[in-house]
Amino acid sequence: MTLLYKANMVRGAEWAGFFAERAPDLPFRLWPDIGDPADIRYLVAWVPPDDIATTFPNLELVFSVGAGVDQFDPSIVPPHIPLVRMLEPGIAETMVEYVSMAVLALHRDLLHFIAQQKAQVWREIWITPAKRRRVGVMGLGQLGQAVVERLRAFGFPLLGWNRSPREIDGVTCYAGMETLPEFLAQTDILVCLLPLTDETRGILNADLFARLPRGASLVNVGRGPHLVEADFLAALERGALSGAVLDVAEPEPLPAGHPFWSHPRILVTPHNASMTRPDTAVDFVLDVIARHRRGEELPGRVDRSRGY
Ligand code: NDP
Ligand code: OXD
Repeated sequence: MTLLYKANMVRGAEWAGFFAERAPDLPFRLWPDIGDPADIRYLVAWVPPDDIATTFPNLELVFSVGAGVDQFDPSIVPPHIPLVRMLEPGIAETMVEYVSMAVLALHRDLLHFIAQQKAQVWREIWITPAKRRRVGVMGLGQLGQAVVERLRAFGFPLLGWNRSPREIDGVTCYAGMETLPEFLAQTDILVCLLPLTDETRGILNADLFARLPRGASLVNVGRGPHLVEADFLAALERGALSGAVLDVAEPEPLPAGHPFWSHPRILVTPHNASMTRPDTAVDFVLDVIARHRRGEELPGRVDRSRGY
């Protein structure tokens, strides 16, 4: 009974240390050193190998090393094997920091200051009070909820949009596609924290930008394919959008010469908003394995019909 890790090697070595300490009876292997494939019961991966069903005949559980699962081709994980995404607290903590940074950067005109510094311009910018800057979060799941909890402290009026209804103290929540225009019309800084599914691919498009108040800004921490690049650049060009912080792109890495690199109204980061923390992730994985052995419900189990 062995666990196989197939993702970032450096972090994998950290995982190995925590497994040795917390589950010395569970052998741990780092891809590509898989040993006897018949021993592998648990696979933790960012992108799994193509032929897992035939290579690992005794596989019982597959974990995504991240919160998202769109990088998995679900058809290669046999339906009887649960696919579990990472619900460890380190991802939410780092995401909350990043979105707070991005929202504050847009709220306090950081992109203008960077441009002014490059041009050696000393010019103050009128400060809009936080209570007049409305922040709307698309996707009120584990990360979206953690984000609005923290943003509340700054005094922004908060809105949320989600597939199913939510009730969150101090957040005006909307549910379903038919409420999207109402949500957008009141959102000055839009944060995308949706999973990438057939329904959400391309959701950040010309129609959506046109429904935001003129000069609104965007934080995309979901996935690159949420954004329709040509529509987004056109919205920036005509002032419908005033700026954006983008942590994700399509493809990744963003290719050399891509217009996002040099656009003065865009801040790009290399899919670095949050990161799975090995110590807490190992606890989560061990807890899910124990629940699976007891035949219990598994936290983070992906609903394949929804795609997240
Ligand atoms: P969750 O599954 O916990 O939350 C997703 C939320 O989105 C749910 O509340 C869900 O609604 C809602 N949702 C799904 N589909 C729709 C839709 N069609 N319309 C409206 N709402 C919808 O995921 P997490 O919060 O853990 O993660 C969200 C995403 O963040 C990940 O899938 C990943 O893409 C991205 N991410 C990015 C990282 C980065 O570093 N940039 C790091 C980690 C994650 P419902 O409640 O009804 O299910
Ligand atoms: C994730 C990510 O899904 O890092 O966890 O994008």
